[in-house]
Amino acid sequence: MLNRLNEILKTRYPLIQGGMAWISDADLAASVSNAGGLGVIAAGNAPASWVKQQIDKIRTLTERPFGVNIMLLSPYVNDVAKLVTEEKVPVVITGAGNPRDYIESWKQAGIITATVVASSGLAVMMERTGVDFIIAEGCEAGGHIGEMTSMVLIPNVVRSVSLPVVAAGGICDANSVAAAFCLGASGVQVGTRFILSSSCNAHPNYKEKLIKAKDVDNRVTGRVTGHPVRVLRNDLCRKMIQLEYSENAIDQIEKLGEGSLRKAVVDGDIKGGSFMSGQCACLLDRIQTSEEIIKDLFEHEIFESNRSKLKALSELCGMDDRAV
Ligand code: TUI
Repeated sequence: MLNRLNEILKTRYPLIQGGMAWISDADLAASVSNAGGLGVIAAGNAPASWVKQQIDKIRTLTERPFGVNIMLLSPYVNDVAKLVTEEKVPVVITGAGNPRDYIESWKQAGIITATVVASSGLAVMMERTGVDFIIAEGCEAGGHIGEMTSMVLIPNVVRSVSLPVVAAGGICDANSVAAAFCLGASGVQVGTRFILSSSCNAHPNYKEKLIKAKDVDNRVTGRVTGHPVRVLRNDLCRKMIQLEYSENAIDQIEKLGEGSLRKAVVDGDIKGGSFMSGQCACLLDRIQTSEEIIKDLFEHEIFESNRSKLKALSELCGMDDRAV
């Protein structure tokens, strides 16, 4: 069964694994690609040499398509942009900025390109640059976020562009996948839930923190810096929020944040790490294989039950029509 997105991606499911800095390596990405989604390696702030190693590795682990996510705030962005062109990686996704300077050369190399946006204005600009699809990421997502919720952002982007739109931010189970399609999306991007994949190399403390997280354990830090970041609450997060009201807030918050994602993912540093997470962590409770996660996201029974909810709604609307 093909829809607009998996036709472009050449995957079984219209599903993209989120490119999470330090977390999304070749092991996680290969497990997702092998299970029928699009696995994605996150370049994050890593040098091109690390990204090259991961591309070489994933090519030994899967023959299916995969992607590289390029974080445009990275100091190595130009090197990584050149590398993915040389390597002709199947799909390149950009985040945290405007990729206009790179799209043309990627397209010429035959690469499928997509960009993450947090507003409809940027989506419209990106459609003109020739990207193949748009990922609309609501502020329920983990890490660096925009202002809009998925509930409003996704339909607004869908009506603003004619390209396929992938929903991101808050997508973690079959209900939210169904909701994303109801909002007009052609596919979904899932980040946080894949941290709980058995193929994800993040520290066990990170996974445990996600499993234990309640809805009220989520915070947004660094709003004053212009780069708001959604994390799970801990000592570091408390310090950052206190600093927002002090002098030199921006410098101090940025200094405190440096290296903190690595501390969480690699060292499992509960107090000093930045445990980036989407709001949906409160809905997650177990570690599973990537294959089990994907089966759960596209679970037939939940879609049946959503279908019956929609049928009840449409009957109700029909009755209203007759009443009029
Ligand atoms: O990029 C992400 N999520 C991320 S990146 C990241 S690493 C990081 N660490 C510390 C500080 C900052 C980043 C962790 N999580 N998601 C995609 C995304 N892109 N969300 C929001 C945006 C975005 C925001 C503004 C895209 C474009 C944009 O506009 C830029 C412009 O020039 O108009």
